[in-house]
This record gives sequence, C-alpha cells and structure tokens, in this order.
Amino acid sequence: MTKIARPDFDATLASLTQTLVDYFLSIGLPAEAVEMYKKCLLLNTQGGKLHRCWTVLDTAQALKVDALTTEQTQDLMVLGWLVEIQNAAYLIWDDIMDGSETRRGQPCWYRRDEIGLMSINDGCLLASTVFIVLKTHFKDHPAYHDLVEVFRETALQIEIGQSYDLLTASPHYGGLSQFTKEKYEFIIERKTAYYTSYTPMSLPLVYLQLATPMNLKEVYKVALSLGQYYQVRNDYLDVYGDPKQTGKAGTDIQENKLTWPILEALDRCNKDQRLTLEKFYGSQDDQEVAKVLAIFDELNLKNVFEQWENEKIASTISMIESIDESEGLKKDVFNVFLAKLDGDAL
Ligand code: GPP
Ligand code: MG
Ligand code: MG
Ligand code: MG
Repeated sequence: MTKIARPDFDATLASLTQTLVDYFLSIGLPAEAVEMYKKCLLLNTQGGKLHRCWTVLDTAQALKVDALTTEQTQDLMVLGWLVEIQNAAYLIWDDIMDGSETRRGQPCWYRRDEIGLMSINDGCLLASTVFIVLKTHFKDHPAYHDLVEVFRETALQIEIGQSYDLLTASPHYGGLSQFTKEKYEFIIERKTAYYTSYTPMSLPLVYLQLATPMNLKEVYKVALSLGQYYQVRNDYLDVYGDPKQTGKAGTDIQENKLTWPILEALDRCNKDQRLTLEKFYGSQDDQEVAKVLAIFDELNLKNVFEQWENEKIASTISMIESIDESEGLKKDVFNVFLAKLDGDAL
C-alpha cells in the first residue's frame, strides 16, 4: 500500500457520502432532504485537522508487524471518518449548549439562518450515520459487534461528561466554591479524553482483533493522560488562543464553565481577587469578563500553563515508556499521537 495522504481521506469521505446518499434515496427520503443531509455531512466534517482519522490509521500502522493490506487501510480510513462524523454531531450540539458563535472559522451550524434549530436533528442524523455505515461496511467483519459497541460506549461517555460540564456550570449549582479538581477531572475524562484519544486508538485494536483486556487497559491509561492534556489546552486556548488559529471565539468565562484556568486562578488568588472572580465569572458583559481576564493575567496563567504542559508531557512520556507490549501493543502508537498534538484540533 502506498503512503496515505490527505486526498486519500477526502476520497474516502466522498465515497462514504455517496453510499449514504444512495442509502437515504433507497429508503425513500426525498431528494431535496438528501441534498440537505449531504451538505450537513460535508460542511460539518470540513475544516478540522482530521486528527482522529489519522490516529485510527497511524495506530493500526504502528500495531501491525506486516504492512496493512489495501482493504484494511480503506476500512481503517472509514473507521477514522466515523469518529470524525460522531465528533461532528457532538460539536453541533456542544456549540448550541455553549452559546458559541464560531467553529473552525465559520459560524456554528445552528447560527446559520437556514439551519437554526434544525441543527439539533442534523446532529441526530450524523450520529445515526455512524451506525448505518458500520452496518453497510462491517457487518461481516468478525469484530462487527465490538466495533458497534465502541461507538455506543463513546457516545455514552461524551454525554455523561457533558452532563456534568453543564450541571457544574449552571447558575443554580452553587458557584465557584463548588469547583474542584476532582469534578474537573471527571468531566474531561468523559467529555474529551474518551473520544479524542481512547476511541481512535482502541478502534484499530478492535478491528485488527488485538483488543485484549490488558491492551485496552494500557491504551486507556495513556489515552486518558493525552486526553487530559488535550482538554486542558482546549480550556487554556478558550481564554488565550488566537481565534484566527483556533477558528472559534471562547465562551467558557461567560458560560461559567468549570475549566482549567478558573481552577488554577482559584488556587492562586488572594481574597480581593477571589471576590472579583466570584462576582464576575459567568458574566455576559464584556467589561466584567475583562476583569476576570485581568486576574488571570495577574496570576500569570500563561506561565502556569507552560509549566503544567511541560510536566504533563514528561509524565505521559514516562507512562508510555512503561507500557506492556507483551500482547501486541506498541509504544509507537502513543508516540505518533504525541507528535501530532500541536494546535487545537477539536
Ligand atoms: C469539548 O468541550 C467537549 C465536547 C465537544 C463534547 C460535547 C458533548 C455533547 C454531549 C454535546 P468544549 O465545549 O470545551 O469544546 P470546544 O472548546 O471545542 O467548544
Ligand atoms: Mg464548546
Ligand atoms: Mg462544551
Ligand atoms: Mg473548550
């Protein structure tokens, strides 16, 4: 098999899209609705770095002693797209729940005039798409049921994480005194780490039938650490990222989110700063938000993040070094993932 490049992924999506269009037409969905679905699928899977797609393929390549066959490579690219499509559904819903304006440099899907609340159903359709493709593409694969299970479990984990993310951010929840590191760790393990790193790394293990309980446990351990890094950086960039680079404007302060910057600020602030944070965190007013940002700056959160980041990467690397490879897992799976963690790819 020749080396895979971005156009190969694009071609796989084009062919998947055609399969889905044919499927919807065959069950009688009117052509104009099929056209809308197609637009939704294509627009909501564009603009990202396909980080999860690549992880599925790279992980499989790192796991296999022999080169992957052409058929295996194709299948893995399809599985990668399914992770992206499931992600696209959750991003549509997340942007509604977080009151976001932009995603990947475009207005959020629900913000488009012609879409609005139809976006909720569009997210449902994208989420269902995953299972249509699994059935049409993998029903004869020996691990079919396990593949289905990966996506079902992923959905549940994201939803559990999101529910606690929303509950803790609610103005009825009890305020900053209720924010703890333990709650934060629960949220990010479920809403992000699971689907961002564990799902794309465990899918190839399942597909290649290397998913022993020990291998999955080892993958989970490192995937959790990588996913924590990913979400802490996502939280940091929500405050300090350049929207031109991240493609989105932050909303975490306005939405009263339990995130890394506020936890670090609460840990470091004096009494006066704490009073200001308590008063203005969660405000929709730009000037009040600026007061929160000023305290983040006073507390040097940029430096705190840099230090946290270096320590997290170092501890993840030493975790990778201790991975048990005796049942076919390879340390390279994680090194490849680590090497790609530049910029915000959510
Ligand atoms: C990332 O949180 C988590 C998700 C996108 C999962 C959404 C789950 C649902 C059940 C809808 P985030 O809000 O910090 O991401 P971003 O910063 O990209 O908006
Ligand atoms: Mg969000
Ligand atoms: Mg969110
Ligand atoms: Mg975020």
